[in-house]
Amino acid sequence: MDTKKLGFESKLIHAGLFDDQYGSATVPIYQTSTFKFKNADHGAACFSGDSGGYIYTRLNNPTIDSLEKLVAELENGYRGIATSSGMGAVNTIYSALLKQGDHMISTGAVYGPSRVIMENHYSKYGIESTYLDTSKSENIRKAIKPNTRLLFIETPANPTMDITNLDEVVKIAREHRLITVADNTFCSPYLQKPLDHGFDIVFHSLTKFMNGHADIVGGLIVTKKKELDQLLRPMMINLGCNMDPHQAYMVIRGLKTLSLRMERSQENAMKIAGFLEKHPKVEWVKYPGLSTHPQYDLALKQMKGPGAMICFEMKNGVEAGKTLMNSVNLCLLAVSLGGVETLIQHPASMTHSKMNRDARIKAGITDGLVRLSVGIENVEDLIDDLTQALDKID
Ligand code: LCS
Repeated sequence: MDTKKLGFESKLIHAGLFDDQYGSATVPIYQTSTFKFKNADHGAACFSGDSGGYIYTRLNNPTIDSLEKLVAELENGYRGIATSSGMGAVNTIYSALLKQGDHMISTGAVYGPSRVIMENHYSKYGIESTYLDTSKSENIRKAIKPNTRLLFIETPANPTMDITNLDEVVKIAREHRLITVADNTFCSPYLQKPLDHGFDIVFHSLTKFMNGHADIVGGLIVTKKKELDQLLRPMMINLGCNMDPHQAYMVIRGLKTLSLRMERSQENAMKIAGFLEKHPKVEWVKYPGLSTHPQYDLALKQMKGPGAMICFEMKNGVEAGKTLMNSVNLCLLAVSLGGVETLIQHPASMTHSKMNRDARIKAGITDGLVRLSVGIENVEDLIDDLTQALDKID
């Protein structure tokens, strides 16, 4: 069935499926490392790519293919490349697209390890990088050098919730022939589709909203054009950061309810953001659904909804933040995000702890910043839990 013209919710259920020999309603798990060739000619045809046949799971596998086709349709891209984790996707992109002497510009508050690996590891191979506030598009224009090749953004950024203007940055990148990459983990294609704005590559940590149930780790890259897929796919294969078929099955299953989960989490997040904003122990709240978010209008324009991620600053900084986290009962004190359960964490001591403090503060990740990933629980229960935890703060 051609699912390309279907609505988003129907694609979630039907795209990427294929007819297996028994007519299974779900995608079968091809839990195999290798595939038998019919004969030597068939083997040769599989290797030349002419037969569309399968060879070895690190290269391709029907269950993984199914997920790659599904997410490519959701993102309106050419094809997907599934990876073992979100960081597998990041490293595939960096390794395939950057060479010695190249320069990359990126959002200052990207997910910590996306920055740490570039500054501590890729720098050893002569790759330069500049991290800045990409929510101000002019900063990018000023930082472009003759050797700049890649523009790597995350919007909303993890964890500052700063929003980068997709249309504006694509325009700047095109003027300078930069390859544009967007980390769409915080939104999922339900809320935002960077390729529709002209981005070349979008990727996800599937571990988060896409899978949604906090039970697998995975990543996926979608390119707009075939040429980039052909650069990235061999890198994923040769780095060996492929996905496992069972992992792919779990994500396909999780994706079926993406729109329902996003809607409910977002509805809860809106109520919680409003509650926190009025709370006397909270200094400020940054949530794209609140008119106090500095880029509220842009969020309304480029995102279908404000999402389920909130960050806020406690009035008494680190100590208040710690007390809050030690006092919650229903909210889980844990890293990661985008699951059906509400998670709370303190970036300065957790996700961004390996980042240099000055760089962290410059990137807007202050000592007392708390990040909340809102789940689909009963919102009154969540507000009650936060209320009793906030009451414990002096
Ligand atoms: N991109 C973003 C925006 C992320 O939040 C993460 C992980 C990654 C990429 C990497 O994905 P992974 O390899 O973990 O699948 N974010 C995490 C976080 O905020 N807490 O723990 C992991």
